[in-house]
Amino acid sequence: MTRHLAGSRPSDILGFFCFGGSILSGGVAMASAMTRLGRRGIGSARWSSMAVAGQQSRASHSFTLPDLDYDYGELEPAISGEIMKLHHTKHHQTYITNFVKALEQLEQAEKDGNAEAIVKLQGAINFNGGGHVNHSIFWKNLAPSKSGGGEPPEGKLASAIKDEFGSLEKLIAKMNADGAALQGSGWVWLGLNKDLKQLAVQTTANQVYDGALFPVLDFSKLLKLQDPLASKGLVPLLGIDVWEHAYYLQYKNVKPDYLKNIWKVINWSDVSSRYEANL
Ligand code: MN3
Repeated sequence: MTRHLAGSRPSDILGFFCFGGSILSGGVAMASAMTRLGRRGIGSARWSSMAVAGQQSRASHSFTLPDLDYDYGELEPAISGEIMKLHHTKHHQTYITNFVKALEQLEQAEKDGNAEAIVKLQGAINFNGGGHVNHSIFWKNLAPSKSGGGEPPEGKLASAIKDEFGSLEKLIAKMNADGAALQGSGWVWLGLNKDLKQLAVQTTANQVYDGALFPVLDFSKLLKLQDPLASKGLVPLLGIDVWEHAYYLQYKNVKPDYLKNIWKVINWSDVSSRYEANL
């Protein structure tokens, strides 16, 4: 498979979500947000044209699956190549496909002035857009051991982990316990509270968002959603996908073993970059 070179920098992604919110509301804001996100590098968004104020806008919502920095089998034995291939080419791709479909429907609903349709589309946009964003971070959070996967963090992040959790081992134990206890599908995250400059562990359930990112990034400011997690305002640094599709083919029902082993391929260098970019 091809290797991914044009990785989206976490600061590019997060910078928009945290600070670059358009002065729009509802679906328009989301569509705009995601279009800008695409332009900044999650996937290789292609633009047919750009929206110009005061003119009829016509954007092509074309998000594509980002390549991985490693081959599917290179995370073995922690995560099988079969899982990685399916997870990437099927699950992630489906989020993108459905996200694009929902954005196209949104565009039509806006043209039609159909407020009811716009409101109804928010769920699909959040779920599938969240799936795309979360997985794009997840792939970067992983690395084969030959590329440094599993090597403990250093520098500022290492100090912050020690200050907040006592040790890396204690952080891992907490994320594993929280991830194992999560009912149904979801994610367990290490996030940064930018206001307090403090690390925090947070789990998020799947049903509304496919994971943490929207609540973590406080999307409520864009979408005016009611979500108690949004008040935490955490920036995601490290996300572990604990949907069954992330481990079942290999680990069956033994989710704790998946959680135990995934640390062997965690790319702490990537996590550190996200941390330092948001301090
Ligand atoms: Mn997944």
